[in-house]
Amino acid sequence: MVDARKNAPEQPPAGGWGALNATERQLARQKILVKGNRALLNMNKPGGFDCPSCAWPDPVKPHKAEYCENGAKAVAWEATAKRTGPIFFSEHSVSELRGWSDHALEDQGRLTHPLRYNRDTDRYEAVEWASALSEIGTINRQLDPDRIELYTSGRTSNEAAFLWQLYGRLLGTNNFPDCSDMCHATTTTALPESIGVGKGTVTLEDWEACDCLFIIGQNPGTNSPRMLALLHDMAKRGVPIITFNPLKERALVKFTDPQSPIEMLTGRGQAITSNYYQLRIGGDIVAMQALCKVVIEADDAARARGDARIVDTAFIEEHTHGFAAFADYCRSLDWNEIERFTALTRAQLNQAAEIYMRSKRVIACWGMGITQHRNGGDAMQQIMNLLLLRGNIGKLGAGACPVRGHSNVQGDRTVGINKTPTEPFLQRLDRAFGFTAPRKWGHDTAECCEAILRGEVDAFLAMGGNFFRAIPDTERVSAKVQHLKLTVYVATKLNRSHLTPGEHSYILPALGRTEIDMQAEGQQTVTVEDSFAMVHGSTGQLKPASEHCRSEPWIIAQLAKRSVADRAAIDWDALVADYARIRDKIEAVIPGFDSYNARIAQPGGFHLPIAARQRKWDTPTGKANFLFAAGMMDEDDDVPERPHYQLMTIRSHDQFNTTIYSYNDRYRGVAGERMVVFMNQDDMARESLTEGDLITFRAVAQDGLERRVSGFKVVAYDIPSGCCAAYYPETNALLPLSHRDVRSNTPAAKSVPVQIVAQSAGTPVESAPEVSEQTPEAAGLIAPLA
Ligand SMILES: Nc1nc2c(c(=O)[nH]1)N[C@H]1C(S)=C(S)[C@@H](COP(=O)(O)OP(=O)(O)OC[C@H]3O[C@@H](n4cnc5c(=O)[nH]c(N)nc54)[C@H](O)[C@@H]3O)O[C@H]1N2
Ligand SMILES: Nc1nc2c(c(=O)[nH]1)N[C@H]1C(S)=C(S)[C@@H](COP(=O)(O)OP(=O)(O)OC[C@H]3O[C@@H](n4cnc5c(=O)[nH]c(N)nc54)[C@H](O)[C@@H]3O)O[C@H]1N2
Ligand SMILES: [Mo]
Repeated sequence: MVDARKNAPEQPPAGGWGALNATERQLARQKILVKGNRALLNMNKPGGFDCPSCAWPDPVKPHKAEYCENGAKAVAWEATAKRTGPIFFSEHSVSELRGWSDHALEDQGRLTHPLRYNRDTDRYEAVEWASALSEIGTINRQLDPDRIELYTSGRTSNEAAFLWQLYGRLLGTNNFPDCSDMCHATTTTALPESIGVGKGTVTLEDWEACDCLFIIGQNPGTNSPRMLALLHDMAKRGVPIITFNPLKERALVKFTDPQSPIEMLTGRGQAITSNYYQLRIGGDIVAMQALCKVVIEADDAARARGDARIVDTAFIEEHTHGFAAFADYCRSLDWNEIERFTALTRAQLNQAAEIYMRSKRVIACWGMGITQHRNGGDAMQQIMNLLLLRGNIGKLGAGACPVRGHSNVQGDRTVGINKTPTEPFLQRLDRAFGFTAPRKWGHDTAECCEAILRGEVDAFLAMGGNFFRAIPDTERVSAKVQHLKLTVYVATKLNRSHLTPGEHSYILPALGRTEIDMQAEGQQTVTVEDSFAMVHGSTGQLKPASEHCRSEPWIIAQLAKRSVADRAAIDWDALVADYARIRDKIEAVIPGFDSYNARIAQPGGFHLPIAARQRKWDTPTGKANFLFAAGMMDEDDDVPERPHYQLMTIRSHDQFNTTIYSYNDRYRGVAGERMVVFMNQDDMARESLTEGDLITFRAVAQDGLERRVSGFKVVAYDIPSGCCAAYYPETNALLPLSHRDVRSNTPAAKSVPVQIVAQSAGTPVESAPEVSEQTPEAAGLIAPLA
């Protein structure tokens, strides 16, 4: 048994002064202490701006300082006083910049001018907005729309995303690769099969009423730190918090609430997880089925004795389908097999199930530890089975809680960023704008990459993000981008994707979420949807980074005017003059947005309808479905034997996706470097490795291609044998594009089968011919940041 509350290692808790110090350090490093602190007080408040970091919801009555350390870093990073202007680009060629680290590229500061790539000089040069927009518009018009890809990253507002999909469909394509395709697309596809919606069913109200919480494959201390305030309160109330995670994530063990004077003074902190289960990577399917097995067998026994039932029979009868077959399957599972596949003991799984059975209102959360697997959807559906057994859905205090990543990744999908739009949606779009949208399904992220590899893409247009760094098989795909006719990157900061220019390439500087967005009819507000399907406004407060930065809606409207003006009678200028007009159109096209403009004015915004919350099941059976794939015990249908390890690629505490704030990972005890591999001690011994040794990862892929990345320093870590962990995106060249969730194509970034090869001491860092990482940090050459 691992009762972390009693046996927590004597490490300082997460949060606390460490977090406050880190906040101030980031503000100081970006040279914006006063401005930054003022900006932070406006964050996540009615009338202020939505934090550009994660998708955690805002309380209706916010704390005085409703922000976290990592939200502060995101704001500091955007509000920085540093600038990357035309002089910088005249001094550095694109080839040279390719040798810079991800951190160094973004750390140059905010992009200030529209830029056009000059192949002759290999440099980006300043260009007038009007010229850039006309050139891009003209090229787009001439291309086969099937060969144009429009990428969206999840910071994009509802207003911008809605115009973006409209622009793409006016061009004639549904090719909308989205960051969500690397993230929660698994949830969007697998959850509807179970309960008829692809979003979470809970709100903050439920969190307050819940009496047992599961956190599965998610690291909120780093990735949604405001969730910790709730966890902290729950733990204090004695609500059991059950965590399934191969790694002992520090903030899930113990957390000091910076808003609590006593904890701050004593430095003691609050134990968070009551029961911590360090299962094997990809062991979740079986672990969840094992819990269900215990519940079902306890119910069998209760029924035999004539006692009160353990499963919610009324709920199961009225609301679900497939219970009997699922129950039989669970009964048939063998405990030896369960233990072998989960690396957990029967006693541990019994204990978790006992707590579940004692609880009346249970919420289950999950993150990338569930979605980024080959059978991620199956794991999620087993979590749903567990909830369904006791009617833990559609009642106060209970339900499903996928925790989304980017601050508006959920909203972007809601307003139409979707490669497979439904016919009713397309009909409403046609009617609202007077044209006929294409019906042919488009590409998601993986399909876009495959099309690029096949030479079937002419234009790649990115609304934010860092696509060519975030995808799997980064090097293979990036190498093909130079053959594209057009690449357009709308961005706030320079990143590695921009260094893969097509024949014609542009970087267009965007306003950030924190900045004042002034249009013809006044200052604009945008809207976003959080993980709880709450839609609310966000109004920038800071002076724009440069007079040449433009809002995303403005940029899209200008491109549309220059390439699709004749395809529908749309007054693009009017839409952009007052975004309320864009919201009126969203209201006309997307269900659930009635009185959109009026309702975003109310504090906290409004909730979009989630049918499953009302126990209405929009599935083919009309019920919630118990789903399982008999016989499928694991990721690769077998326990990977040595020398194969399952590699999870994860985030450090000091990064936001491909944005690297610093080289530290405070909670995991790493300072000044990112090229590390966290390994189990027994595995190290087996491979004759000691701490500090350098290794090469070799990916064992089915497509026959060998992928290697080198220069990772071994760190002994508390992780199950056979599993290892390293940071994303340094490992992305290793991920085979074909290794992905079977339903949604989400890259299986949490279970990459790899071999670990020692690099002999003294030899130069190995670099593989085809897919080696050429960055200095990859070669282990970069100096740690002070
Ligand atoms: N500060 C900060 N905030 C962020 C981000 C960021 O990079 N930095 N990124 C944003 C985005 S886009 C997203 S999607 C979210 C991501 O937030 P998370 O979902 O928390 O993402 P990860 O850090 O990738 O790690 C997920 C966790 O899954 C665990 N895990 C790995 N494999 C398994 C497994 O097989 N089973 C189980 N049970 N657990 C496993 C890992 O140990 C890790 O704790 O955060 C968002 N917020
Ligand atoms: N191996 C591995 N790969 C992964 C993951 C993993 O866990 N492991 N996680 C995946 C996940 S969950 C995700 S969501 C993706 C993330 O993929 P992306 O969303 O594409 O990547 P980000 O790193 O978030 O993008 C950062 C860039 O966004 C731009 N930017 C920031 N703010 C704004 C803005 O307001 N407007 C505009 N126009 N641009 C802006 C900046 O130029 C910055 O350089 O990565 C995926 N890749
Ligand atoms: Mo994400």
